Order: sequence, then structure tokens, then C-alpha cells
Amino acid sequence: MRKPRFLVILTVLTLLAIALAGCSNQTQEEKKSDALLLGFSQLGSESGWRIGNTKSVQEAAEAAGVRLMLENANQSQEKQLTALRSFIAYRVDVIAFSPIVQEGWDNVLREAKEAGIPVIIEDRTIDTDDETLYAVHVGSDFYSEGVMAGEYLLKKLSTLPPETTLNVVELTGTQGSSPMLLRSAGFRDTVAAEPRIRILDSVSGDFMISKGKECVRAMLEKYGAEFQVLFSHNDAMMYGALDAFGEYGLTSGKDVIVISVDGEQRAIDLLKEGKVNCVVECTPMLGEAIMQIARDLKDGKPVEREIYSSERAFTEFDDLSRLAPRGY
Ligand code: GYE
Repeated sequence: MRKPRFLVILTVLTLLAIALAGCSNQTQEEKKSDALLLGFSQLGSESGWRIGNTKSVQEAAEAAGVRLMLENANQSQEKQLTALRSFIAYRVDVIAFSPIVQEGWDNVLREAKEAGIPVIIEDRTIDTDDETLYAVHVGSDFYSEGVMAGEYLLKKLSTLPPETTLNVVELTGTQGSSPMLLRSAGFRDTVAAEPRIRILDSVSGDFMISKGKECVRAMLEKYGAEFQVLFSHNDAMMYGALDAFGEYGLTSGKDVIVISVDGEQRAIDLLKEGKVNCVVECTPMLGEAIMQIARDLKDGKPVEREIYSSERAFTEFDDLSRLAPRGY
């Protein structure tokens, strides 16, 4: 029996539609595999800053159409090394990572170099004699952050009676990490010439709330009322410290001068409430810059070797009423 003509036309049209759909699927697939593949090794989730940094990278990758392979090392350098090696084995286009500590990256970076994969160091820096092992560092100037913290304290001292002396407890970040080493150096260099400022002690709270609290409890036990200033290397540890001050019946911001670094929204709110005296800004919003650099590297365009975020300090002496929400 002969098929009615319209059925034949319908069949042909349907087949055509299927074929076309197949074609366009293929194009999308092709497009996908053309997209830049970025391997990103995050060091952990120790603070609000870090969580904001991860989010910034994820959102920027999505917006830029970059395929992101993200590995979180939960504060372990070994896990970071494993992640970097897996990116090399996978032959990603570009690698980005935030190194938990400064030392110990040369071998894996040599492997990336041999594989022809350019590397972006984001946030923290590394210590290496071979500058060809990475293409770009993008992040904050940690030394200047320490300087800003010290400058605030000098200014504060100038508002107090001339016979005042100030004893500082420094609560440092992860041992051997670049923000820990450089914030410490910047702060010390800035207050060194002022004999009325003395650094009583320095302990590491590993950038974490819980450890910050433990350390400050121990310091209060040891020094009591001699402990007059806290310089915390990040906001998270400072939140823990504030709990410890509360337990000892101390009013932070008054009985103890509190200085912190990062500039999370919660820290700015505490500054506005008078519970904190100074918060030095350190932005985790590096995602967009990373995507741009990754694209330039893939396209073989020249890139700037060192890119610093522009940052400031927020202090009790500033008008903060018009400060935009921090976003982290
Ligand atoms: O200050 C802290 C985070 O490397 C600058 O790491 C970063 C630091 C930041 O855990 O909150």
C-alpha cells in the first residue's frame, strides 16, 4: 500500500530534525571541550576568608565559561601535592593553587613545567630559587598588611597618655605560610622603633577560630592584665579570641586593643560595635583575575608577573557608615 504523501514528508522532516539536533549537540560538545580547563588546588576551609576565596573562583569560572577541576586539600600540603600531580596527569590547560606553606613546591612545579602547563600562584606565595617555575602570582601584599596593623597601633598610642606602654600578644597564622611570615615582619618592622610597644609573645592559632580561642586563653593565663593588645593574623582567630576575653570578663576594644586582618563582614560589624579596634583588609575576591590570567596564559599572551590587590585598613578612627557590604 502506498503511504500518503504527507506521511512521507513528515518522516523526512523528522529525520532532518533529528540529524540537525545531533549536529548542534555535537557543536555544544565541541565547544565544551574547547573551553579552558583549569585545575585549582585550594588549601582548605579554615576561615570565612578561605570560603569566600573558593566561592570567588567557582563563580568566576562559571561566568567565564571555564571548566574548573577543584580540589580542597583540608590543610594538608601532601594532599595539595597530590592534587597538583593529578592536574598534570589530566593535562589541564592551566593550574592555579594557593600554597599552604612557602617551602616544598619546586619538584611538583618542575613536573608542571616539563608538561608545558603554566602555573598561577594565587593568594599565598612560595619560596623558590627558580622563578621560571610559575608564571604569575596574584594576591595580597602581606607585608604591607602587617605595616598597616603596626601603623594603627602607633596612632592609637599617640592618643594615650605619654607614659603609656603597650604589651602585644601576636596570634599568628599557619607556621611557615607567607601571610604568617610577612604580616609578622611588617608589623614588627613598623613598631620596632617605638620602645613603648613591646611584643610579649607570639603563638600560632593556625588561622582557625577554635585554635585562636585556645591560644588566647593560654596567653591570658600566662600574662593576665599585662596582655593589652592582640594582633591576630586573621579574623577567624580573632573571633575565638573575643570569646576567650569574654570568659575572663574583659571588654574587647577597651580592656584589650584588638587588631585583626582580612576584613570579613562579621569583623567590620564588630569594629563598628567597638569590640575590635582595627581590621586590615585582605581581599579573597581573586576569581575574576585568575580567569583572565588563565585565558591569557592559554592564548600565549604576555602577563604581569606579580599582581597585588589594592587594600586599606579600617580603624576605630574612620567613618565606616558608608562602607559597602564586604561580600565575604
Ligand atoms: O588571611 C586567612 C586564611 O592566605 C591571606 O588565609 C590568606 C589567609 C587569610 O585562612 O583568613
